[in-house]
Amino acid sequence: MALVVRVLALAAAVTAVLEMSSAAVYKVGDSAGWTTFGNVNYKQWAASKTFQLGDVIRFEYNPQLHNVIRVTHAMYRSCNASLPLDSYTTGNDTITITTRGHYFYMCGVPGHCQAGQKVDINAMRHPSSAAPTPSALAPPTVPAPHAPTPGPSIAAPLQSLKGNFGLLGLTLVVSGLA
Ligand SMILES: [Cu+2]
Repeated sequence: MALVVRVLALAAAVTAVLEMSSAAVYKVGDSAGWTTFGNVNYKQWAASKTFQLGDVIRFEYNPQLHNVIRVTHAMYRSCNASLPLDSYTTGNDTITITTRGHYFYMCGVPGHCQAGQKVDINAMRHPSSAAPTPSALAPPTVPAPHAPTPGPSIAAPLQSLKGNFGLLGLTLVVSGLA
């Protein structure tokens, strides 16, 4: 049991490392940071980035003036800070993108979200992350054991056709006559 847990943990760690191998760190608002000052357009900021799994979002701000809360889409739209999903208050908060989809953040200080201190991080599916499709080729079929054929049948299964040259010859003859 313990071994299974350990193996699973190792697999998870390896997966995390692989996914984070190309991780980027994005500071929200770039040099402006997380603020109501200067009318930073966070929508435009987010639109200029391509967020992927393993990427890190960093909020830098004065913790005496601002905070960061993660909210639902509806709360994000209406600047509703009453039921945050997560909250951050250190002034230097990092969040790692672990699932695809939207991460909605806003400042929970009254009036700040309305002033534009809100950001929608959309971690989209990366085109190159799609797993290659396994080969559609069927495994080689084992020739069917030779048994007296009860009679030629064009509808014979492909496997027995491959393993039965007499039937194959007959099929060729039939095809030639047709
Ligand atoms: Cu604020």
